[in-house]
Amino acid sequence: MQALEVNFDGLVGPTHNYAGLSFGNIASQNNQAQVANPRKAALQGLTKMKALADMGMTQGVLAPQERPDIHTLRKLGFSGTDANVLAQAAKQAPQILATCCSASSMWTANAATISPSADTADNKIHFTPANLSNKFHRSIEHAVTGNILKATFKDSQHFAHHDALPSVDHFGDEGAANHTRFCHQYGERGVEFFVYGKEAFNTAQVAPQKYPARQTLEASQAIARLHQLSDSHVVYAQQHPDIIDAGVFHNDVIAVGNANLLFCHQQAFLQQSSVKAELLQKMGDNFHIIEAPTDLISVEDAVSSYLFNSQLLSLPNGKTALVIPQECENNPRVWRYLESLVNGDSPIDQTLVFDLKQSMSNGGGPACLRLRVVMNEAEIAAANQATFINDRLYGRLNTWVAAHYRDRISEADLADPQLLLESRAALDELTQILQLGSVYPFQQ
Ligand code: SUG
Repeated sequence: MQALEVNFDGLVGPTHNYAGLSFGNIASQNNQAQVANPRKAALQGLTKMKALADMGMTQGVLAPQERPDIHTLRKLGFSGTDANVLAQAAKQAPQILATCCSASSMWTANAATISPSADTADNKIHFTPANLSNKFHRSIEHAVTGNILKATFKDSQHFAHHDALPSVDHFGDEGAANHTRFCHQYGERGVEFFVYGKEAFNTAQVAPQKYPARQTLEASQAIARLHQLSDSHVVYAQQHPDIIDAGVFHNDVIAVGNANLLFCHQQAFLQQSSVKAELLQKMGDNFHIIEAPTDLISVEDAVSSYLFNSQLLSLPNGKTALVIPQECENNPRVWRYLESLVNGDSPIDQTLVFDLKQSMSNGGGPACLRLRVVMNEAEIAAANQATFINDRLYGRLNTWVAAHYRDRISEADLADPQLLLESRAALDELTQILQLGSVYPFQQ
């Protein structure tokens, strides 16, 4: 059956801020304590969604999480009224308060791993929310992520939802940021490519020394089992430990793939030549790999420009586009390299540049902001239609952002009880706009 790739972007939540929460993510660490602009962040994201929808891509949106997360703060012993919970946390444990205020669910590439129905034994689309267990502020996302995914992909005839894997380092799972699906036609069975940072139960295997490996092989294997994938159509690869130590905290910071094309850095994987050979063997003829050489693009340039955190899109006009952040244009080496790809005979025909600075300053580029779901016509028809971007929804979400979002948030604002009320009012209205029902703890 005909199918296509639908991108579901995360809407940036009203508490977007820079708290330096992600050890190993250089942008997050470098921008700690900067003043954030949640309104601008949300509008930058919406501009990208609308531009891709206008190019004929099917584009969806996923709602953000309820933050501050009073529910988690109460589990950690803060008590009294909601305002008291915030005041106590701000006084006794400001870092914990910051973790419970992060808008990090905007990076929906980490929301879940998705396997399209053409790849699974029961012919359903499988969803497993990522436990994100390596970072406390992200480990509290998966329950509500599961609610939002179920409200977006409701029909059990087409969609199978799993719980997140056990929340422990052995099964650390970062979702689609470490997963790529290759295929010749979207509706045909593809090859699912799982990239991990370390082996949890085999400590003899090399692993990064400086920064954490956020995904384990064992987590990737568990997802492949849950999603009923066949071994003959799965490839596992270990991220090179040295590049994790250089700030590549997810594979999507150093590689991107779509359809029959892998675009990656020369140093992305351990034993890269065997990884490429297995992909070529399992994909068969007509599989392309563009490997950026280190002497043209250093790992440092890749990390600072987010060249590989791009979206590789098959446009309806048959062209292949690379959606990149403005930071690529600002780096002369990266820009020269991109021009050589687009003007040469590579499969990439054009670049589309977006200003995503608010998200980039926390280590989130174009690819982090989207969750890909390959869907056929029947599956698109069975999904929640109120979540697809069109002129009307775009207009409505812009008005909603203007009505509810602040244009500056610093650490001191996180304890403001008014921010909690504003955020809940915004999300309550959003669940009506997107017809999600009650997905947040404050609504239950
Ligand atoms: O998990 N940053 C996110 C960025 C996620 C990017 N996603 C992908 N590469 N797919 C993270 O490290 C920073 C929050 C802060 O510091 O305030 C943060 O969570």
